[in-house]
Amino acid sequence: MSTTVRGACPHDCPDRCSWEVTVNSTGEAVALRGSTAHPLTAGRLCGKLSGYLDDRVYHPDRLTRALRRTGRKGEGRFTEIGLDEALDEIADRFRDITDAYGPAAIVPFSYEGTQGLLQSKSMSERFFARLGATEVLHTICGATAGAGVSAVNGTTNGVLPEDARHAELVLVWGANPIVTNQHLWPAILAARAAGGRIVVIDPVRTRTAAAADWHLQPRPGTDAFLALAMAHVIVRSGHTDQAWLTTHATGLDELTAHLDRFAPDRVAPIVGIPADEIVRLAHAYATAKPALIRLMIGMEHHPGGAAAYTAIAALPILTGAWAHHGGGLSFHTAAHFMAALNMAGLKMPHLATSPRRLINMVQLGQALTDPDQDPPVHALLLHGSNPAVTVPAAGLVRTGLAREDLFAVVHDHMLTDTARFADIVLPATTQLEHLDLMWSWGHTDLMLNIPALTPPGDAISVTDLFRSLAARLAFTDRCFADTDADLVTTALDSDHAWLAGVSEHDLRTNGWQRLALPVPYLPFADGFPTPDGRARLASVATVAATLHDDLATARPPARPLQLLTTKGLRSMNSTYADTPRAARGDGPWLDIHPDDAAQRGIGDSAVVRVHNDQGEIELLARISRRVRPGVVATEFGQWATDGAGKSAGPVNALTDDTLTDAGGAAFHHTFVEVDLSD
Ligand SMILES: Nc1nc2c(c(=O)[nH]1)N[C@H]1C(S)=C(S)[C@@H](COP(=O)(O)OP(=O)(O)OC[C@H]3O[C@@H](n4cnc5c(=O)[nH]c(N)nc54)[C@H](O)[C@@H]3O)O[C@H]1N2
Ligand SMILES: Nc1nc2c(c(=O)[nH]1)N[C@H]1C(S)=C(S)[C@@H](COP(=O)(O)OP(=O)(O)OC[C@H]3O[C@@H](n4cnc5c(=O)[nH]c(N)nc54)[C@H](O)[C@@H]3O)O[C@H]1N2
Ligand code: SF4
Ligand SMILES: [Mo]
Repeated sequence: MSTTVRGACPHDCPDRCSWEVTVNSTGEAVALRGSTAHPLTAGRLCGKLSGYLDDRVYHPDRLTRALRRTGRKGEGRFTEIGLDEALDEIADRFRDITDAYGPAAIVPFSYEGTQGLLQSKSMSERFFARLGATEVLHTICGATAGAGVSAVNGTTNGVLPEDARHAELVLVWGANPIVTNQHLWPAILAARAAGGRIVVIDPVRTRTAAAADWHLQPRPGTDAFLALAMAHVIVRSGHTDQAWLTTHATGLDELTAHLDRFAPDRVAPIVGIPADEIVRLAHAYATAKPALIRLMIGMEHHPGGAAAYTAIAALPILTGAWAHHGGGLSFHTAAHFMAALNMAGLKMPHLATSPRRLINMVQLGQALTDPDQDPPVHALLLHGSNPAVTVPAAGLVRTGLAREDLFAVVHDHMLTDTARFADIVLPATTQLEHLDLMWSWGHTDLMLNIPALTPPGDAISVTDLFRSLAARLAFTDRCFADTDADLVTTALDSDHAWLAGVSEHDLRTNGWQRLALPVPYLPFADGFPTPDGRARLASVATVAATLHDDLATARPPARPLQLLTTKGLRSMNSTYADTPRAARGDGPWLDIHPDDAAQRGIGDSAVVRVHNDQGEIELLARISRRVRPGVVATEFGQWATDGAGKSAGPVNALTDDTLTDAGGAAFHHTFVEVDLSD
């Protein structure tokens, strides 16, 4: 007899699909399907996950035993060892390093390979707090955009993404939902079916841009200028909602004083969009009721990333779009969960008895190679992340990981580029083999992931890994004895109004439960979460005051092409990017404008060398007007060591670790030259 077990996709994807696993009588998963009962999932997993059983759970290369390095770092030669032996060795090395240099010499590096609260935000956090290890700031995704939006609104919360269906105009600004947020697209199409318009602002003609009613293609990194030019038109044409503004915002006069500089004809050459098109956009936006701006993350990866989101956040304040159901800004929904759940109970930051050293994850390469680090980093424990591919300045990251005196442990499903540099590799459980409680950044349903399978071999969950290490280091605190079920109970132990009626019992029965938000949800009906309850246009005035008119000065003349690295259709960041593509004639592609290709004698499908002072990679040229002249684009995620052992990337060999104005990664501030490969 087969059984059906409810769960949820663990990936760093806003859709957070609900799924059902069919397990046969011999304990083997034979099917994985999107839940039909979950409104957003609507019975369909995306193409990346439809093969999850073959691509991860039963993949022949999946790690099921602990490994100890036998070759040089990065070479990928290992021998199998017992799990206990591996854990003993890690505990011994951590004890020795702590005795010699203090616990700050040990650095945990993790990200959201799994977004489960248990696997990514519970025992591991408790362990490293109790140890007093260095803390790594999770700045690589969303922090910059979040800082920009919050500077005006006091929060990242906003219109629920599914409420896009109520909008008369959906302005998808610097986001590519057909690829990155697939289950939202039907709600955007529903807006169009009801007579609404879809507008996309993106320097690349993405699948989403091609499917829109109107695509504006600005120069990268100029969105703050564009938004301020729209604000200029909105204020000058009397499209502001004065009554709403007086009650709900401050700083209008300060902002207005700066808007003269942002007349469309002055801004047009900077943004690369004709002035009359900017004026039309501002009118279309201001007169649509309701008008929704849909934001995501990719646009934050510029030095002025936060400033752009701040400037954009001004627009629905000026027009009073927030007053209408479906009007305003729609960004990620994470803050709803982080406010409602008992996160402090899960992570227990108070276990740290003194302040911890902080390292910005974007500058991992520097942290590993800087001789002045005090104390130097002597041990790294990595899980849920593949920084040798995904972090900027990948060359420096690899130099650091290659240090013979660095003790590195990687916990993952596959022998990733990062894992190849480890001294000890530990096999991780997949989402089918561990319990987890899942939040979402693209909807407001909490989900329970129930284990369906027995872990293969010695595969160990993140929670068990850190329980085992805590026991070996004699951490006697009772919190390390909490079971996974206890952790779920702790997370839900909150009297926040949004958790009213959410119960473990119902989560087990249904697989998911919506947070108790009002219906319809107008996020700021009772005011903005700022000290005076009003949105802050003064933050936008500050951005306007500091913008330089001449962006050209920021561009090194020797490197004329700006490289944008966007999310891949078939990969989830670097996950699933290990399958060889070049061999199939299937990229990875570099989109290059016909003018730029002609200047360099590059033909379609030619192998090109993309290079700058940081490094170089080879890609296949795709001559296309998908990009503006001066801009080239490729999908990021490709491993250096793909399944065929061939070197194709990673594209972060070309990026540097410049920080954004809110301490994030400025991946798109990358300038390259492109030549035909010999
Ligand atoms: N298939 C798939 N889905 C994913 C992911 C994946 O790897 N693959 N990753 C997930 C993750 S972690 C995230 S953060 C999200 C990201 O989701 P998105 O933010 O939608 O994706 P990105 O491709 O990072 O960036 C979106 C767009 O921003 C544009 N952009 C870059 N610079 C600028 C600019 O200066 N101005 C404007 N207007 N646009 C600009 C890019 O051309 C790109 O098309 O996707 C998630 N979903
Ligand atoms: N150039 C460029 N670089 C970028 C971006 C870009 O747009 N351009 N986007 C950035 C963004 S937005 C993000 S979010 C980051 C993402 O960067 P990362 O967080 O490094 O993302 P992944 O590459 O998917 O790595 C996740 C790893 O977690 C592992 N994993 C999955 N489940 C589990 C589990 O249960 N346990 C353990 N131990 N491991 C697990 C996976 O196998 C995978 O190796 O990349 C950033 N890098
Ligand atoms: S990656 Fe995203 S769209 Fe695909 S199954 Fe997972 S949650 Fe759904
Ligand atoms: Mo991300």
